[in-house]
Amino acid sequence: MILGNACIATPETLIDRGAVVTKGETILWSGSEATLPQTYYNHERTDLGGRLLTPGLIDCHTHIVHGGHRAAEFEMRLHGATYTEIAQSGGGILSTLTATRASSFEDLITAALPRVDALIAEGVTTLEIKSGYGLDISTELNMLRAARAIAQRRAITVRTTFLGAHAIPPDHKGRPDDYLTDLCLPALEQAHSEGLVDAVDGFCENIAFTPAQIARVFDKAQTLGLPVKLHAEQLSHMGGTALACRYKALSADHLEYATEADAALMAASGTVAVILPGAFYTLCETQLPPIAAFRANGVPMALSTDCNPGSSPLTSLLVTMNMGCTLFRLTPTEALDAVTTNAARALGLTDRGRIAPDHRADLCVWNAETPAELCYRIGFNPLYKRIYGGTL
Ligand code: DI6
Ligand code: FE
Repeated sequence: MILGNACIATPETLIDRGAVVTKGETILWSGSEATLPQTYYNHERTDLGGRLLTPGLIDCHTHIVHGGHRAAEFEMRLHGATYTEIAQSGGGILSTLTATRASSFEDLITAALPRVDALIAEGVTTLEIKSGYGLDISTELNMLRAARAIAQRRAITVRTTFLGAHAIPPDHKGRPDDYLTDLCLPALEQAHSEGLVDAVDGFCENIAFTPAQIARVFDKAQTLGLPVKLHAEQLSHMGGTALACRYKALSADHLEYATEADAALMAASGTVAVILPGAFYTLCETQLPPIAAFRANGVPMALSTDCNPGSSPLTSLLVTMNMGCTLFRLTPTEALDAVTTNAARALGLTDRGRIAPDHRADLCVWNAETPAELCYRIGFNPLYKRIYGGTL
C-alpha cells in the first residue's frame, strides 16, 4: 500500500508531498513522493490529501487496569487534604487495592476497555500497562493477565510492567522488606515464569520504598533478565534516579524533584525521562521537572498519561501533549517525539515510533498540517485515520 500526498512528520523535519509504502505490518519505504522507487509504482495508492502523517502514538506509562475509582479523594483534595496525607491515612493506592482485589479478571478488563478505547480513538497503537494494585501474588498476576488480554480484544500492542513495589499492603504495614521477601519477589518470579512481564518498575518515595529496597527488586529483575524502570523523584528527592541509572533503566518517570546531576547520570545510562504532566496537574504540583537539564544533557524525553485512578485520571494523550507544552514548555516537535520515538525507547522497543523502513506500520493520519496543531487545541480530536500494523 502507498500512502501518498502526506505531510510526514519525522523527528528532524516535515516532508511535504511525502509517501509511505507499507507491506503487511511493516514500512518498506518513506520519503518525498517525487523520489518513490519505480518498484513500488504498481502498488495500490491512497491519497491523504496533504494531511499530517505521524507514527502511531505510544502511551508508555499507565496504570489503566484497576478496580474502582477515587472521586471521593478528588473532593478531599479540593478541601485541602494532600495526596500524601490521604495515602498515609490508608486511602490512595491502598483504596484502589481493595477495589482491585475485589475485581475478577473479566471485571478488570470491562473497566479498563472504555479507557483504552479513549486512547485508541486518539491514535494510540502501543500501550504500557502496570500491575501494582494487587500487592498479593494472585491479584498482581490477575492484573497482568487482564493487561495481556486487552491486546486480544483490541488492535493495540500492550507491554506489561510488574509494579509489585508500588505500596506496602496493610498486612505488611511497617514491614516493607518482609513484604518484598514474602510477596513481591515471589510474585515477580511467578509472573515472569508465566511470560506476563516485559519490564519491572517500582515506586521510590517516602510513602513507598527506599532506594535500598528498590535495589532488591532490581536485583531480582536482573537475575530474570528483565529491564527496569522507576517512579523516581515524584514527591521528593530520594535518589531513585541515580539507582535506576546504575541498573541501566529504560526510563525514570515523574522526575519533578530530579536534579541536574540526575540528568547527567540519565544521559550516561541512556535512560529516558518520562514526564507525566497529568499527575503534576492533578496534584497541583509546583516543582517543575528539570527540562532544561534534560535538553542540555541530551536526555530523551517521553510524555505519557500515567492513567491511574488517583494522581492522574487522564485518558487523553493529546491533552497530555498539550500539558507537556503548556506546563513544561516542550516544543510541539518535542511533544510529538515524546509520544512516538522516545516513548518507544522508554519501552525498549526498537521496531516502532518512527516512520522509517523496517518499522511497524503503526501510523496516524490527522486533519492537521503541523505537530503544533495537534498540541494546541484542548479536548478536540483531529484524528482522520489510525493504521495498526498496516491495517486501517
Ligand atoms: N505514582 C503515580 O503517579 C501512580 N503511582 C505512583 O507511584 C499513582 C498511584 C495512585 O495514586 O493510585
Ligand atoms: Fe505512575
